[in-house]
Amino acid sequence: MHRMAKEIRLAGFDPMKDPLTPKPGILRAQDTVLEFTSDIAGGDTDLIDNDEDGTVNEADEAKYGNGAIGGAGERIVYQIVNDGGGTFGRLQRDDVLGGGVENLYENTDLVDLGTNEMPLNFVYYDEDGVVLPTPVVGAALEDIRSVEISLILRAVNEDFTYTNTRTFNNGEFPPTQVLSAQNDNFYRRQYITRVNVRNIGL
Ligand SMILES: [Ca+2]
Ligand SMILES: [Ca+2]
Ligand SMILES: [Ca+2]
Repeated sequence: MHRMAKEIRLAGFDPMKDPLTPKPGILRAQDTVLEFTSDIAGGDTDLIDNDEDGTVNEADEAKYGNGAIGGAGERIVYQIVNDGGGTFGRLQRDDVLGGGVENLYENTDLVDLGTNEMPLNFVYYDEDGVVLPTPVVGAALEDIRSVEISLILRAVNEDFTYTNTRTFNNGEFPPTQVLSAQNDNFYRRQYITRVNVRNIGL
């Protein structure tokens, strides 16, 4: 969760202010899917002494933007993918231009948009703190100023002495239910955090 929040905070990061075309930013803002780009890498090949230590393009300059989207970590998708023959979901981070798909957690509830089952849920707010209708598309993507993430993880093993009758809401006001009572034997924990995306709409 910490890593996801940290990365989303950098969505649209464009340090070179070229401006880049297309501009880095949020590409997909759906209830359960978030995809974004940011220029956070490539400084090791940009012929610029980014850290001003007198040497151009050392390996440790890789963490500087280079005015292009094309490296590892620069285009990321977060979502839950249903798996396990319909028995569990995987929380995935897809580093589209670099490392590929990584499973961050292997045992979430399933996503079912038909019944509003969203173990991973995003709420998008504009500069006035007003919720933007999902999916946020087109020019409205530039209006996003903060993203609220709700993530529900369930324990890997069941406890048959326990029945989970709890329903979960996201942090929106008024709240939206993001997981119905599962009435199963898994303990669950919900994490909610709201992240400002300071580089969108600049
Ligand atoms: Ca780059
Ligand atoms: Ca240097
Ligand atoms: Ca460099």
